[in-house]
Amino acid sequence: MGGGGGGGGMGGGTIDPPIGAAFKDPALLANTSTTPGIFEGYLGAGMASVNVNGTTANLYTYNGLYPGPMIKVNHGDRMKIHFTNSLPKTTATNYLGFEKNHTNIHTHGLHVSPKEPADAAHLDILPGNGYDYEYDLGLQPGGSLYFLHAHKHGLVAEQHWGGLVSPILVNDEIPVLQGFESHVMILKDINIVNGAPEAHSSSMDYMHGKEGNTVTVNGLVNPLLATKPGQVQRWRVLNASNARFYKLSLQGHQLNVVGTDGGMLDKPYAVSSLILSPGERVDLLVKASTTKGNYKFLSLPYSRMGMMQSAQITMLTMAVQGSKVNQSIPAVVDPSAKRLNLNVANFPKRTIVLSMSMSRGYINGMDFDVAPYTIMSQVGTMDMPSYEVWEVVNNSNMDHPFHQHVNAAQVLSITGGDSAYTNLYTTTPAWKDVVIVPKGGSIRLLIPVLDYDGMAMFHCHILEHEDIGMMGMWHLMSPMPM
Ligand SMILES: [Cu+2]
Repeated sequence: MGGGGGGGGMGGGTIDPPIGAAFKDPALLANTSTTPGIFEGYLGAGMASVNVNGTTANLYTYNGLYPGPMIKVNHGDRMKIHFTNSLPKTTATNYLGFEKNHTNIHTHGLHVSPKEPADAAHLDILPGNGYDYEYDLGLQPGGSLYFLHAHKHGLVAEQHWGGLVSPILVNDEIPVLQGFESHVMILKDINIVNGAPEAHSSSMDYMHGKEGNTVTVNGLVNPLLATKPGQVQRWRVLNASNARFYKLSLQGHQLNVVGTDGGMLDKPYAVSSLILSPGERVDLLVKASTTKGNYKFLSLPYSRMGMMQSAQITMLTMAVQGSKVNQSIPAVVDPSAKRLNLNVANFPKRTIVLSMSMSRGYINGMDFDVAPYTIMSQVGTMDMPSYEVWEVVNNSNMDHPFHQHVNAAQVLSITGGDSAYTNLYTTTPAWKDVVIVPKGGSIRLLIPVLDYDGMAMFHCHILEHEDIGMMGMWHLMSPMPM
């Protein structure tokens, strides 16, 4: 196939590295449990020497791996993670003044309790200490790709940038998808300087969000993924970057979207490109051309900030080779997936305004480090959700990927931004826990508040923005006893 072509627009350019090593799926975290229905694993945060595209760097890792190992669980499992913080003890502080190397883990996208021993985001695990996390996945509705990452406020951006991210795959039981060769792709950028992740060292790093020019898929630069002519493969893709948006596109092919952040769709939706902002996931079917050759899996230029266009990036090369097979994209995926069709007029309505100024981020004018903006919601149940409508307004000149913990949402509307993105998420039964709020635009989310009470959060998933205050508290309250 032809070259990458020009980036187009301001900034632009291309990152088009030579074809690298053979594609590899993420390593699996060993399940030490022999009891059906229980996953048990050991996860340690620590510095480790990792080879990234020929450069050795001392990265933040889980179990020495970059990205971290994949946790593979089944619907309804209990997931036990014995976590240890083996990062170096230090009294050094980072650019924002937080003592370094405190950490914790957040299971992004899982419908689990925000209280200990599950997804308690307030936990502060010091170097040398550990914590036994335990999550009940019994109420987790969708099978899909989730992830866990460091979520200690003030330190999130540097630890995530440096590598503290691991995928979580909740097996689905969709029969029509079981026959396809299936892969997980963790998209992650980084800059390595003097054998270490480039430091967050300026307010610009925090205002813009850090982007790296070494763009990897499962830690590899432009890996080669083989497929047969006519073969259908399933690709589950996670944007594990701090701030980089990917506008996914595969040369000469359509991407058939069969699942989103929080589960599967009713049927495949074919798109020629799709934006994936930090924290978002997408489940794709790709039917290889019958014409043999190499096809680039690209990130197309996109302007997430002012008029600046990102580079066009070759992320992976799909090699169509060997003997022809004839697989087809199924017509139906999950017939039970439905778009909520409710009269939302009488549901509680929240308005959340995102803004930035003077090196800080705000929600409704409030900085998390000064006084967090707090939403109080009454919880419902899976059978009788307590519905709310959240309108999130972006009063800044850059896109903010808005993430809420614990409960996924369906998107009612998006104003501004990319039309293919809006069409996909406002017309299909997609469940979302990260939605782009376009610069100068807004979104409306319909959120069924289910089951779990406790203190959760919502924030921008440009992780630098979370660290400089663009986060609020979500107080999930049990109904008053009658
Ligand atoms: Cu943001």
